[in-house]
Amino acid sequence: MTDDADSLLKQVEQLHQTLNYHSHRYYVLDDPEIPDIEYDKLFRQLEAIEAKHPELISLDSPTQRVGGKILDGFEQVTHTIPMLSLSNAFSTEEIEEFSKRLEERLKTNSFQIVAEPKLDGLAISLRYEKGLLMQATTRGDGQTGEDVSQNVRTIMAIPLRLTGDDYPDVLEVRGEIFMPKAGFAKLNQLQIDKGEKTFANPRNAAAGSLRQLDSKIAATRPLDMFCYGIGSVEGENTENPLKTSHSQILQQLKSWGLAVCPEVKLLNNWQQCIDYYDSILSRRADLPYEIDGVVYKIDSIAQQQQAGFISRAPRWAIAHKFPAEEAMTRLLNIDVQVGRTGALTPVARLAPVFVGGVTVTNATLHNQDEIDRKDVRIGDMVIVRRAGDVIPEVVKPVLSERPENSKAFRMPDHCPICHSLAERVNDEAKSRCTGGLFCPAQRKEAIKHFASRKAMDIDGLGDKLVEQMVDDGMIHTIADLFHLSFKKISQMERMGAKSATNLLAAIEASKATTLPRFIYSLGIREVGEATALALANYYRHLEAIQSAKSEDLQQVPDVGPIVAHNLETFFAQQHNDEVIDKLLEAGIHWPEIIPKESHELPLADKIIVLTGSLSIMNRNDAKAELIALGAKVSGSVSKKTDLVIAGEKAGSKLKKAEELGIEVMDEAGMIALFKEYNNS
Ligand code: D41
Repeated sequence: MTDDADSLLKQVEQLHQTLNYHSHRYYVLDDPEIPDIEYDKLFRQLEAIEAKHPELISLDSPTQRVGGKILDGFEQVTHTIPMLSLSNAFSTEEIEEFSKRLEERLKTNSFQIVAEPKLDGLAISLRYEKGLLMQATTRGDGQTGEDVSQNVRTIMAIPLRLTGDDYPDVLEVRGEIFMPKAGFAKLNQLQIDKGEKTFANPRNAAAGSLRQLDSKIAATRPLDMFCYGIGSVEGENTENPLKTSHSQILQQLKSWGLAVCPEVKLLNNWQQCIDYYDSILSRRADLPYEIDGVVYKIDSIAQQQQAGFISRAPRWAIAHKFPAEEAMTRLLNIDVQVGRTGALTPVARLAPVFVGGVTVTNATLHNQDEIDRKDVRIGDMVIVRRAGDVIPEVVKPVLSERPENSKAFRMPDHCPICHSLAERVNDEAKSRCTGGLFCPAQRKEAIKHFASRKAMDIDGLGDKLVEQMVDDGMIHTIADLFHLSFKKISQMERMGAKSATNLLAAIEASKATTLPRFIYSLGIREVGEATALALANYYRHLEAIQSAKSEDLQQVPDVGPIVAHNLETFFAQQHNDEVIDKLLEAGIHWPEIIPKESHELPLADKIIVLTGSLSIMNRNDAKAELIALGAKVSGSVSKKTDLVIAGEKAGSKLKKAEELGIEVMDEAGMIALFKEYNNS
């Protein structure tokens, strides 16, 4: 070999090493060291050399992940050591029985246990020979699987060459290939954009990707892998620590550059396993990948061997499954509910079904478009999903079980409660009852809102009580609350004399309020607390707001055309005016608002920037409140900025503020500020 060729080969090997080091940092450790663009530069250097000197291209070159022919099908491969299955447990009791059996068999109650999340993907076996990835085989039936090497080579978390030099001549690594939730969402969006079929879940998407005959397509799919064990081990370096414990095997796999799930824990007893299960279950929705349970494995290999196998499953491991998030049940009916602002929502009434750990009988169907898109019909068997604490949802019908003569569901064109016309305006997804406060359903919601803490704050007047009062005809409008008698209230179900007295006192006390609270309590669409405050400060008198025209209303900070229109329409309705008159006659009052020149406002002329995401307040409300207090809210940080309010995940703006030495406050600080100024 000439000197030149020698140095070129060295350069290529150096590039392999550097590129492998950085993709390991990026894809396995999730801790990149250099920007993507620097990686790309190195990658292109290698590509350039390989283009000129094809003889230097090796099987494990980082450029050789995608390529090869489009296949006709996949070769069958028999596993040298079968891939076992896992027995399942669905309750703590079943885990207790499992542990008792093990204690008897092993004649000890002292063992360490490794707990791992149970990834919802596909089991795979990777065969490394002399450190090079030679074959990747799906689990198949555990005996025979399919050679999906070409597709697996495109998965960046899987090294084409192991690192270090202490690996055995032959090493089979077993693990789970999966598609992270974020990548799944992106892929499905892409499918929608292309007008192609979406995947039902990340597991199906991962399976579909692994079974692509063209590895160029597989390469575009965001697949990932965690390793959880080993198969065949041959040749040199087969002794310790691969033979001592499961935790050491995982440690060893990590040292060779393979990825192991970061949630894996070594535990000392079964109670710790149950605690682990609870903790992982509570974080299930926040994990970046789908899991369907956790797996417990006896750590000691000696104890594993003592425990042995039963049919195809080890006696030393068990999957502790989470409650399923999806189940199938019958859609008995679709009811239409009416909200405070008249929005009509279709609600699925279901035959009771256990899903996501609870019995579900109702699920939302959102609106007509959703029903059409999913094509769900009354009488269908449907898939219901309840993930975490999210409201249960109907995913889709099971078309093969659709009853004959079923008809598509149409939202009614009249309110199911008051029979007023229901309209769909301005491209809104939901239709609305136009009955306003004539509609008992809207009335109930309006009264609940009126009594709520941030509105008139009537202590003890809860939702159930309001519903009962409206149903019994005791009250028709919010004004009627102020004419309730002790006799009437104390005659209600579950109402004693004491509660009745307390409720009357609370109603009386609520009469002393503030103008912003009063405006907010009227429940005008999209008039939240901050808008109510801005309106009160701007007009100072209720009559001025009542008679203001849309154009004038838009002079108020943060009131746009939609809110202005809502206000004008609300006050233009005679029955709303009548209710307001009655409320004032009943004695509702508030202190006069002392006019403040704009420079007297507490945040007068302060330039404030809101950045990051707020978790307690709605961003628009926060902005409106800042403006109402006199601040100017700006979108960018400069030397002129007085204050930066930084929510969660604040980025470059927060950094700039710190660099410029500008005062920074978090969301809690901002809310404390609002409290302080609004009480003064
Ligand atoms: O995360 C998983 N899906 C997972 C699957 C895991 N963490 N550990 C596993 N361990 C085994 C044994 C103990 C049998 C080696 C498994 C599986 N098996 C498994 N995956 C598919 C079938 C069996």
